[in-house]
Amino acid sequence: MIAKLTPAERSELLPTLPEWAVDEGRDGITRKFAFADFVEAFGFMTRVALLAEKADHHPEWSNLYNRVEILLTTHDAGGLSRRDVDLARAIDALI
Ligand code: HBI
Repeated sequence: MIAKLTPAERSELLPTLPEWAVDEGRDGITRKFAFADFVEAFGFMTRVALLAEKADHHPEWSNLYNRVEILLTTHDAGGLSRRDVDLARAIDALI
């Protein structure tokens, strides 16, 4: 069972992800990306997909032409877990 982040862990970890906003309703974190064009956006999504597979942790995301929006939450935990923080950090490293 994957544990949700405790309030203390959230206070410690979320400030290290300043580009990500907390979605209180979903108990997840979101970030919006804009690229030069669709091809760049899709290339980014391909790289994220490979990270997700490697982590066995998958984003909820949408793409509109050159824009990608990602929500990270842990279904098995019913909210934000360390897996979301780790994947967000790995995604940030792609930018
Ligand atoms: N991705 N976001 C997210 N949340 C999960 O709980 C999750 C996942 N990817 C794979 C996964 N769980 C598997 O571990 C379980 O479906 C078995």
